[in-house]
Amino acid sequence: MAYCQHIGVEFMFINDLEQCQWIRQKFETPGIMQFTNEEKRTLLARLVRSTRFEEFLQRKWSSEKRFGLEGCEVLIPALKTIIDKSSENGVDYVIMGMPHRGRLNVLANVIRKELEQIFCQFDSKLEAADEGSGDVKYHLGMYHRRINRVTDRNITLSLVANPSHLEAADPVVMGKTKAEQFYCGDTEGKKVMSILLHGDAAFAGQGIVYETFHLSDLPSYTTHGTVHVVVNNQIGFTTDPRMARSSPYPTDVARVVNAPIFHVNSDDPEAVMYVCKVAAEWRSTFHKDVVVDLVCYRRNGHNEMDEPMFTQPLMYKQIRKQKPVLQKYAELLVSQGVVNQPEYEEEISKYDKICEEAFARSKDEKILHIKHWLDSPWPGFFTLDGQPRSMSCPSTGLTEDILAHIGNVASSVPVENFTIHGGLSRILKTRGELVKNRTVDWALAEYMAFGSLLKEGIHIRLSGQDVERGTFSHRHHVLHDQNVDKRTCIPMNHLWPNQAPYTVCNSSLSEYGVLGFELGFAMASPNALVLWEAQFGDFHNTAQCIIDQFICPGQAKWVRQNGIVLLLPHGMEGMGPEHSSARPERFLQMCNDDPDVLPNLEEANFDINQLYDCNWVVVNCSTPGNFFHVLRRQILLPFRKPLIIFTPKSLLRHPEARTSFDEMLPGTHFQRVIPEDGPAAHNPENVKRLLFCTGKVYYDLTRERKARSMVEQVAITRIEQLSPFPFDLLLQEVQKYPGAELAWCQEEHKNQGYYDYVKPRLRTTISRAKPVWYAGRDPAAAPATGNKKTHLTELQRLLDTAFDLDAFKNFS
Ligand SMILES: Cc1ncc(C[n+]2csc(CCOP(=O)(O)OP(=O)(O)O)c2C)c(N)n1
Ligand SMILES: [Mg+2]
Repeated sequence: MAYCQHIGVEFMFINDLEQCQWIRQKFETPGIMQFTNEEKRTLLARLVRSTRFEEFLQRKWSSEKRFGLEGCEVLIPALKTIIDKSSENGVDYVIMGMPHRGRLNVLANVIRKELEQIFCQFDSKLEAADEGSGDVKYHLGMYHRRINRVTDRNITLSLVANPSHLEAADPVVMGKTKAEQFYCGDTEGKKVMSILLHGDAAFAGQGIVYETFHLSDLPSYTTHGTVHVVVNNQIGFTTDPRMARSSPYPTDVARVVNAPIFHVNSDDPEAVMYVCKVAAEWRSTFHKDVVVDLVCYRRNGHNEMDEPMFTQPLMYKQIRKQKPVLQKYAELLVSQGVVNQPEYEEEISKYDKICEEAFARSKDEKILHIKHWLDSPWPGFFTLDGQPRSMSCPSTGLTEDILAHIGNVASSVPVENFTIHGGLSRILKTRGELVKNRTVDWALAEYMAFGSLLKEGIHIRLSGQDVERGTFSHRHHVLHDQNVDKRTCIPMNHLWPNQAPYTVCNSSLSEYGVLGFELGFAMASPNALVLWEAQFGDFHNTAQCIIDQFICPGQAKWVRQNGIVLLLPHGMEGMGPEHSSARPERFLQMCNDDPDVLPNLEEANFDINQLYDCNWVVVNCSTPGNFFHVLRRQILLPFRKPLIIFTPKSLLRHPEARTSFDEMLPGTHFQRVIPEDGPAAHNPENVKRLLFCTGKVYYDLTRERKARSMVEQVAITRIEQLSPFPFDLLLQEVQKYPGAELAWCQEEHKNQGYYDYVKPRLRTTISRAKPVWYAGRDPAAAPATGNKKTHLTELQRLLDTAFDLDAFKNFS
């Protein structure tokens, strides 16, 4: 629908009458688009900054990529209008995400990063400070608190760092926004809001855009409306406003996600300003998403090194003839008498001078500090120079009273007149018996970790598909009254009078969107345990981009640490090629530790230093108690690292997978390695083979060893923390059994699992003095067989190899 020459609005797919009337009134009321002379002058000044910034960069660094804004210079006044209007309506924190196009300009003129900080990024002679590998200048983030000149109110602006992967930062921005809203009690999104910028092609083509939009409808994920701005240069260049309105793709997105879309010709700055005001007002009125489609052209190629005439000669001939929007608007205002020519020229030279002076200052920078580009400061968490406050970790154990109290709440219904399902009553009764016997299973171990951290003021957020009940129906963190519709109870929130809140939320059926969201949530504060659980571990690969681009290298690229926890159900149970593997090999392959170099094991706090240096922690616990400890350690550490946990399925109910309270009391810790402690350990000189393993295969191995009466000859040592690799503890183990041959045993196929990661590190541990043999499945393309019988045959074969003391004789 067209309302004025340069604006088109589409909202007919919205079925709320009030909202439709509201939009009509904003665009149909005659003469509603009026601006004062002061507003017009501000708009002109903003266009001057936007235009001259790109020109300055072009003059100084003509052969550098900057993904300039030429052709859509109105983006800067557009964003500033949205922010001014939102600030007027009470918003004091805006979190933004955007792609490459115009990013430096937004940093300079919207977020107000010091220009010299931007300019020195162009200096190829400057060395990077030794804080990670860094990133290119048009990916970095930023955080800035300042006064909004229009409203005179404080405003904080944060631009989230992002990878090249277009739109990948969208859910991260949403998650961070949700967290900031949560921490300041902004339950309706009145104070904290998000703005997302998009390129037209990425907006239409990337599925993550849709996954992110749909989070808006879910109470535990909504940020109460985002203003989306599309830099739409897809139609190339046109002066014909009808063409602007026929731009199909952004409209298609808006239609699917039910958001109104306002198209506006970017050659008409006043129309752009009006549309942006309406968009901001829409958000503060209805708290729903809205899209502003800035229909523009791109004066240069995709980047400044690109020649657009190669492929679009006629269009670009026309573009070259086109007057820049600044010039056109300045002429208009001069003709209207709003400014005169000298005033306009003065505005230009004023800004040029600012740029020149900053350029001169940028020459004084001696080193590139990536920490100036931090998008989320964590005040008070580190020392002033960004170091951890200590290099140790206290005991992760708890007193008997606390364990018993949490256990009792976990096995009861803490509210009156609440009828739970009979099956659940049995589960809670079994839990009660475990507590009476001072033991925990997997679900209770998790309860103990969460419940105790809540007591210590740590917010916990567990998100993923069906996490409330648990995919394997073992968790049941939300009880449902069987007689009253939608009446629920979360016992975890009834533990202590002044506890931190517990959020457990079933997510939409999205991995990419939801994992990105939780990563963003975890970014906002170090004092929260944020966990994402995959339905089955293999589904994490639809979120691969978040893992590869953010979680694994995030700290190295953008300095900011992140303590997100991934719970990835993993294990070969004869369930077929899917649902079996969380792909440990991939996580391990991305660890930054060196397989060939033995670290200095004598170093004080070796284990903590290793954790500090790693890019993420990968664990596979074989006992509930160790799972409990590693979750608590995640928060008690003086720094944050992503934690990848391969979680079990069959062990959730395995009668041997239990831990006594004794192993969870004060003084106890997470065990990176669980050494053999049976008969083999008491007469180590008799041991013929030392088997190393991780996770649930341990239970198959001990069962088989017992059946074969080999408890004296074979020692079994569990590696619980795979990465960083526990070189120190494993060296002790090997030294304890001088006559034993060494073998790695896993249930996964040989080209998968842990073998490729563990083998070279074990060899380094022992200075390559002995071979490390392999007992496990053969290499395979699929993670597991679809045939149950084959599964069992394969399992038996690997157990046979593990306990055949002649198995490797022919290889020696
Ligand atoms: C997920 C992803 N796929 C491909 C690319 C490579 N790429 C970089 S820019 C670009 C074009 C983007 O077009 P658009 O979103 O319209 O933005 P514009 O450059 O026109 O502003 C492509 C395909 C990318 N960065 N991310
Ligand atoms: Mg484009």
